[in-house]
Amino acid sequence: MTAPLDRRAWLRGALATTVSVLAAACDRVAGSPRVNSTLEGAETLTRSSHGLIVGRAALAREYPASAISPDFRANGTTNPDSEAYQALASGQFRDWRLEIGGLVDTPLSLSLADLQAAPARSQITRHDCVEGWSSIAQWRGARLGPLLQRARLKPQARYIAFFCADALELTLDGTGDYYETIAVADAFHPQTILAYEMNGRPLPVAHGAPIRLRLERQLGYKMAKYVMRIEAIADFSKLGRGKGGYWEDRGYQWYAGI
Ligand SMILES: Nc1nc2c(c(=O)[nH]1)N[C@H]1C(S)=C(S)[C@@H](COP(=O)(O)O)O[C@H]1N2
Ligand SMILES: [Mo]
Repeated sequence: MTAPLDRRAWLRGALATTVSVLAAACDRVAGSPRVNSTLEGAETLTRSSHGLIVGRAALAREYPASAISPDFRANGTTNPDSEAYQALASGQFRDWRLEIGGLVDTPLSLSLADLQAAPARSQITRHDCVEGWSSIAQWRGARLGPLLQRARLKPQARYIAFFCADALELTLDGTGDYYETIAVADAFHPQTILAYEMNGRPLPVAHGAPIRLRLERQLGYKMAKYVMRIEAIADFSKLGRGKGGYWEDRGYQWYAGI
């Protein structure tokens, strides 16, 4: 039992190191539209080196601006009806704060402006919904990895949980509230961002304002909209109905890799 666990911990460490080196390289070139060919180079590098360690660390395909869908679908909740959310939205989210807590040494409480000042990434990717439709958009947001580094994850942290402003199903015990969990390794993937911008404009309410998760190597339901709180956790058996997410609790796979 000990050996495989140690090996997994080692792999996680090795992966985190490789990912942060790559992420640093991305930082240097990010923000300029002229760096696309450099990024493609980085992608090739990622695929060849990371693919050997863990396939899921490879970058998702990125598209040219000409591929952006003129009519990106909005799915699931498109306007959370809680009074608290409506009040935040009517104030243009000036009073909104993203809490990052749980198994961290330094809990954070970030305004939208704080997030916009954090290390960012922009990407044009395809969103695949399990229901069988896809749309392409440009997303810009704060990279989750550096934020978690700032909060200083405790070693027991294995998953990152996202708690949203909406309930898709009304239940007395809160198990109808939208939430999601992802592996720590996936949170550090260079394309994992808390998006506050879609196609060059502030993220619309229908798509998750003020921020939504983009986790480009997985299916649409993993990409929590209306994120209010993020927690580092050791296991997800006590959240919702115990399967790691709103849709996972209703039968979808936890790891929705594409
Ligand atoms: N909070 C929240 N996040 C959510 C959902 C939702 O209903 N509520 N739906 C999920 C599903 S199934 C998909 S396909 C995408 C839809 O994102 P979109 O509205 O930007 O198309 O968000 C995902 N994240
Ligand atoms: Mo979906």
